[in-house]
Amino acid sequence: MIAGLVGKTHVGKTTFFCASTLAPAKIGAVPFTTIEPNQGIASIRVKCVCSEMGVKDNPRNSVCIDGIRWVPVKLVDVAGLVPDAHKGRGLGNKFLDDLRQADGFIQVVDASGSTDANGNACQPGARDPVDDVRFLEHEITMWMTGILKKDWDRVVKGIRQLKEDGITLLTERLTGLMISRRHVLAAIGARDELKKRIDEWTEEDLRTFVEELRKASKPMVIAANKIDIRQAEENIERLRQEFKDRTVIPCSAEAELALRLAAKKGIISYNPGDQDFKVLKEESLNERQKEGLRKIKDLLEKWGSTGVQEALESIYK
Ligand SMILES: Nc1nc2c(ncn2[C@@H]2O[C@H](COP(=O)(O)OP(=O)(O)O)[C@@H](O)[C@H]2O)c(=O)[nH]1
Ligand SMILES: [Mg+2]
Repeated sequence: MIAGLVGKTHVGKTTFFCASTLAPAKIGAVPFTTIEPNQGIASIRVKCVCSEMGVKDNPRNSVCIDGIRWVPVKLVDVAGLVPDAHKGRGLGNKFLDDLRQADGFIQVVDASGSTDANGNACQPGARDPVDDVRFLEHEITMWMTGILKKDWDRVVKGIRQLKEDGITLLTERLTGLMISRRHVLAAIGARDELKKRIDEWTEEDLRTFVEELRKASKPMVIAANKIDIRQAEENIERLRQEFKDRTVIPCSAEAELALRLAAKKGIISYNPGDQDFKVLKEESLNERQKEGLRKIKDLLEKWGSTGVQEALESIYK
C-alpha cells in the first residue's frame, strides 16, 4: 500500500511525513521504518481479527496492540509541487512520477492561509486554501493527462486500423498508474460526452475523462493543516462548502509530531489518532514544554484528534 503526500511548499508535508513515520516504539517494530529521505513507513489502524474471533493472532508484517492491528503503508513525501509542476517546473515531473503507484493522495493545505501561492510564509488569512486545492487537483489531472497523451496516437491507431477494443487499449496505457478496467469504465460511465467512440474524443473529452478517472481511481483527502492557528477554522468551513464531495480533515502535523516525539521518549502515553494523552513524567518537563502540551490538549479537546492518523486512514476507507 502506498500513499502520496502532495501540496505546495511550506504547508507542512514534511512535518506530516515525519510525524506519521515516527512510530511509537511498539509500532516501530515493523521492519523498514525508513526507506529513503522522502519515503517512509506509516501505519494505519484496522480492527484485528484476534479481538473479534477471540484467537491469538500471529501477524507477519503488522503488529497487534490491544485489539488494533497496525498495518504498514508506504508514505511518499513529494517535495513542493509548484504551479505547472506537470510541465516539469520545479522538477515537478520527477516528483510526480514517484506517485504513479500510489493508492491515493493526501493533499496537504495550509488551512490558516499563511502560505502564499509560491510557498512563502505570509500573514495568516492572506491566502485562500480553496485555491490551493483547485491548483493541486489541476496539477494531478494534467500530469495524468500527459501520461495518457503520450501514447494517444497509438490508441487511435489501434482502434481504427487494428480494430482493437478501445477500453482495453486505454486500460493498458494506465496500468502503470495502478488504474484498472473497472476505473476506466467508471470514468466513462460518469459523463455522457464520453459515451462515444474513444478515437473520436477531443482534447476536451480526454481531460474530462482523466478528471473522472482521477476521482474514480485515486482517493484524495484534504488534510487541512495548521488548525492550531486561529484563522484555520473559518477556512475549513469554506473548504467543506466548496468541496462537498471531498473529505476534509482538520490537522495539526506539528502537534502530532510533538506528541509522537514525547511518546517515544516515554514522557507521555499516546497512540496515534487518540483524543487525549497522559503525562507520565511530569517532573522531566520545563515550563515551556508544559505550556506546549497544555495547548495541544486544548487542541485535541476542540478537534477530537490531531487529524494526521485520520487523514492517512481515510484513503483506505
Ligand atoms: N502552526 C503550525 N505550523 C506547522 C504545522 N505543521 C507544519 N508547520 C510549520 O510549517 C512550516 C513548513 O513545514 P514543512 O513540513 O517543512 O512543510 P513542507 O514544505 O510542505 O514540507 C514549518 O515551519 C513547520 O513547523 C502545524 O500543524 N501548525
Ligand atoms: Mg517538505
